[in-house]
Amino acid sequence: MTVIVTGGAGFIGGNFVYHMLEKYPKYKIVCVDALTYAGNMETLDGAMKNPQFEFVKADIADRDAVYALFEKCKPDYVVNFAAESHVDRSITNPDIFLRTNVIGTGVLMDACRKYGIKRFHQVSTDEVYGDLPLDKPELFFTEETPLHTSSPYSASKAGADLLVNAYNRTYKLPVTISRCSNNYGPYHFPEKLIPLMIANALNDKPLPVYGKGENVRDWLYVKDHCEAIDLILHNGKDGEVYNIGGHNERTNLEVVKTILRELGKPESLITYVTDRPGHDMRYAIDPTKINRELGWLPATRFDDGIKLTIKWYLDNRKWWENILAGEYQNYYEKMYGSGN
Ligand code: NAD
Ligand code: TDX
Repeated sequence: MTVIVTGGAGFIGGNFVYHMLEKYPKYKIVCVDALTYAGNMETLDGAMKNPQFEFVKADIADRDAVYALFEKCKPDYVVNFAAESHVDRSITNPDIFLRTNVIGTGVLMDACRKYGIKRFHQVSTDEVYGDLPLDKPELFFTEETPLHTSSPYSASKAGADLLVNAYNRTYKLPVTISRCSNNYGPYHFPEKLIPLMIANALNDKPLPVYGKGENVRDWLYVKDHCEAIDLILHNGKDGEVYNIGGHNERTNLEVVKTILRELGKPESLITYVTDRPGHDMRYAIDPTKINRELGWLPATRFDDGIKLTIKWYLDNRKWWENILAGEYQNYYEKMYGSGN
């Protein structure tokens, strides 16, 4: 079996590469990544030593490059992680989100049609469902919840999902889609809430909480997400959508306070900053379908996963300090000001 993993130099794609190499030692894993600011070859250091792994630097929206790759490696499966993934960046620069997330997905599926494929799996997000109110804790996103997006990021992901469904219905392309809640764990880029707060706390810098910190996210340890995608890829039904989440809802303030407590840092580091425009209030996944049909259940509780994650950031300081020392510094100053 040959599996193309797009976006494998990023957070979840990188974890998925390691998951697949370990679990399926006979599979050939080909990572395709454009190495944007979010892609990091250091994430793939371990994989590069494995003869079953190959890295190809390419943009998924570059049709010639994608067709040449399919021609050469004739994949059985394609798992599409490659995306612009940060909501705040989509608010300041939506264009690139449309190009990569929508056009890129279309180009990959055209290549699948041209060269033939067992399955194209689209890694989507719970953000395509919009948000839920804080005062109705009994409500959850199911696969039937209408798409109702808030940010250019989520709109681009919903656009891609609709295109995937259209290729299934029109061209009978064998596809599946997964919509997962917020991930956390090793190799998470430090612009996202959890790694940003860990890095700032370790450096005794202010922890910028948007608004009042009341927004709720449903956190899933990244290894559980990888396991779920693996199950869908091998056992999922063509044309189906699967929600992935583990009922680990926390307010942002709870998450930040947990990190400070674990690191023995004072809550006085918390700084309330201007809220994100269009900020979604609450995400909460109902994972009944994937549990019932594929037997998936998350293995890691948030209280354990956050300890593992903090330990990883303590043990791998070089990985994130290199990022903080590089070009990312310019983004941070524009976003939060040089005083923070
Ligand atoms: P990430 O930003 O860490 O990684 C994205 C990767 O894609 C990077 O390596 C980047 O270089 C690559 N990439 C970007 N544009 C590309 C292009 N045009 N061609 C080829 N490669 C390109 O993202 P992540 O957090 O790992 O998210 C991966 C996927 O999972 C995304 O599709 C995202 O929408 C989805 N998702 C993420 C979360 C989460 O909590 N992080 C939750 C649900 C779904
Ligand atoms: O500095 C911050 N302060 C803050 O309060 C940052 C970066 C975030 N936040 C808040 C905004 C959100 O309510 O924390 C919450 C989480 O923010 P992000 O880490 O940016 O994640 P989110 O916007 O929820 O989106 C994530 O989950 C769904 C991923 O980035 C998406 O790719 C995925 O689809």
